[in-house]
Amino acid sequence: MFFMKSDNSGSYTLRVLFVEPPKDFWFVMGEYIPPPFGVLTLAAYLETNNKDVEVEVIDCQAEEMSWEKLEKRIEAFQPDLVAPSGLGTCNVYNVLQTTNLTKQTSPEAKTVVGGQHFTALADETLKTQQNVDFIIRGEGEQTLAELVNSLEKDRPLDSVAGLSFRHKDHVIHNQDRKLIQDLNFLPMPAYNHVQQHMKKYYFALMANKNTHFAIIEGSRGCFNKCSYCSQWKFWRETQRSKSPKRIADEIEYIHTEYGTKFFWLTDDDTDLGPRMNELCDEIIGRELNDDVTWFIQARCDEIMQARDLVPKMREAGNVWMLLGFDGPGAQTFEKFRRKRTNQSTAKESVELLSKNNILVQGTFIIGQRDDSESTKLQRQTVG
Ligand code: B12
Ligand code: SF4
Repeated sequence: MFFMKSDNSGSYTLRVLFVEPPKDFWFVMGEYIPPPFGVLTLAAYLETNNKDVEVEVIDCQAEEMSWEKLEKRIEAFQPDLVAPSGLGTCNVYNVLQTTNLTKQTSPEAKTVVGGQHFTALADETLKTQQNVDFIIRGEGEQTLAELVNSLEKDRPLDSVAGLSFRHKDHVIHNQDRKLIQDLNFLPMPAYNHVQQHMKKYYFALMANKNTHFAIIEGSRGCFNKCSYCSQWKFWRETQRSKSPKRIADEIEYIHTEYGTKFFWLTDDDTDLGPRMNELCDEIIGRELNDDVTWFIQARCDEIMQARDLVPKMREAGNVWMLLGFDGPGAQTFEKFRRKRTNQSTAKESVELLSKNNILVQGTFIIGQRDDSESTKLQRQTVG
């Protein structure tokens, strides 16, 4: 059913191409080039669990690659499977453009997409996008490895949990896959696939243009249920964390191996309890804080609860926090189900962090249906 190259021994090697497509930047964050962290995570797991697979990662941002050049690169690699990086709804057209290019240049290759958007809209996507062959719903690592395995062995796909695909005129959604129990068992993200670009990744606003930047995942999911957010639903109302030691190991490894000095921790809602205390101890104990700084996303009420820990976090290298302020007025917090945040914790947490020399960046939601001139003024006052 699928077309693969065989070596002399008769075994098959599936060629999997991960692509971070050309995309627009988030202009409020200034100039930056991020490493394609999602696909590096997937590539690492795939290679660890399938020794035969041949993997390449193309990072169009780092290579400043146009769609025309990408087309040539896809053609040259002769992939069996192309997997573009997801990262939310705003990149969907770029993902679909990558699947369209793949089918133009290599009609025999299969395409697989994943992430928040395609998980929520798997049915609609497979019904309308003929160039998307497979959708991996939810957590990607195990389902992708199993899909690749099944394709290599030409096994039926209906037992691959977490997979959606077309069969004849039907769209099939296999049962959901259980979440990975312990994230500490995930291999180190495959930064080796982009090692030639490691000195190109930067985040000018948070560090500077010459400070190399990488992404690290400390946990998955969030226990809050803010009404506008897809994360808690995507991760099924759970939160799983890597151990502080494992996170420090990742920081140390990437710093030592590639000279990276600034880290973005992806946690949706960073736990500021004993885990953070332990992480700070790990970082300070290894003297990494002499050299590295880091960024987290957190909630105002948790910062106030962890107020005694804030100076230690700063000492360990935390220089920037992103907080959700949503909008002015108690009714906004209530409307968005942000029950634990309120105007006073928002104000106090900004004061506390500023006092500790941690830069605070706040996000607001604008364009609500009941927004008016007066809410605009209130927002300016809060801002
Ligand atoms: C780091 C980050 C960024 C970085 C970008 C890093 C990069 N590589 O490009 C920056 C700061 C630039 C950024 C910008 C934006 N971001 Co952002 N970002 C994140 C963050 C914190 C981490 C992403 C990450 O690496 N996670 C770890 C990886 C391993 O998880 P993952 O991506 O979900 O991937 C897993 C599965 O989803 C699946 N999967 C994902 N992709 C694929 C693809 C295939 C082929 C397969 C098989 C599986 C698969 O498998 C993976 C492993 O299990 C997430 C929140 C989060 N915690 O994930 C928000 C998040 C992705 N961002 C979000 C948003 C909204 C934005 C912006 C649009 C913000 C804005 N208002 O403009 C911009 C978009 C910029 C752009 N053009 O891309 C939303 C997306 C929501 C949605 N449903 O669309 C998120 C989920 C935050 C949130 N709380 O809602 N972001
Ligand atoms: S706290 Fe953040 S990640 Fe969690 S549900 Fe709310 S917006 Fe989403």
